[in-house]
Amino acid sequence: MYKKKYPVIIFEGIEASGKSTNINNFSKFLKKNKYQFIKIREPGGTKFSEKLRKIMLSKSNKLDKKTDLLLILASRSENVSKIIYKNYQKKIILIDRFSDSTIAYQHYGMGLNLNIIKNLNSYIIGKFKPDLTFLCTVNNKNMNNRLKIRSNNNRYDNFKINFYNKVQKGFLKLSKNKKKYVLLDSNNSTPAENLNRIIKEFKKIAK
Ligand code: ATM
Repeated sequence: MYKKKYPVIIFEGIEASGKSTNINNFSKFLKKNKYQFIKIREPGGTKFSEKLRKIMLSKSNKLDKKTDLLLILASRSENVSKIIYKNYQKKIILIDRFSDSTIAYQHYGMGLNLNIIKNLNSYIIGKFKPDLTFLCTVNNKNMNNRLKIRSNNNRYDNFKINFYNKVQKGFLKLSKNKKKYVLLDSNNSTPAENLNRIIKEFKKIAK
C-alpha cells in the first residue's frame, strides 16, 4: 500500500462516543513521538470559524437547521482554504469532525436534503480526500448514562437519545464497506486499547 508521510485523519462520532478521548490520546502520542501535525475541530478551526462555532452553538441563538448547515459549511470553507490546503502534505492533519458529520447530523438527524449537502460538501472541499476516518461508537445504554452526567452547555447538547440514534445509524451507513473507515467501540474497549488500534491503523498508512 502507498504510504504518506503526512496523512489526513478524521475522527467522527456522536456525543459520548469517546471521540474527544480518542483524538486527544492520539495527539499526545504524535506529540511525544515528535510527528509534525496540526489538529482542528469543526465547526471551528480558523479564528473566524471559531466565531461561527460560538454563534452556531450558543443557546441564545435559535437558528433554523438550514442556517446551521450554512454556518457549518462556511466554517469548513475557511478551514479548507486557510488551514487544510496550506498544511496538506506538509504536516499530519487531524480533524475533529468533517464532512460526514454534516451528512450524519444535518441529513440523517435533521432531515435536510442529502444531495444538497453532498454537493455543497464537494463544492467546498474540492479534490481533497481524507486518508482515514475513525468512527467512534457507543451503545444506547452507555450513551444514555454518559449524556445524563454531561453538562448541558450548548444548543447541540439538548438533543434526545432518539436523535443521536439516528445520527449514529447515519455514520454507520456512511462507513459501511469502506476501507478508509475504522470503527472504535467505546463499550467493549478501553481508551488505551482504542489508542493502540489507532496507532496500528495510522502506521499502516503513514511512512
Ligand atoms: P463537538 O462538540 O464534537 O465539537 O461538536 C459540536 C456540535 O456540532 C456537535 N454536537 N453534538 N452533539 C455536532 C455539530 N455538528 C453538526 O451538526 N454538523 C457538522 O457538520 C459538524 C462538523 C458538527
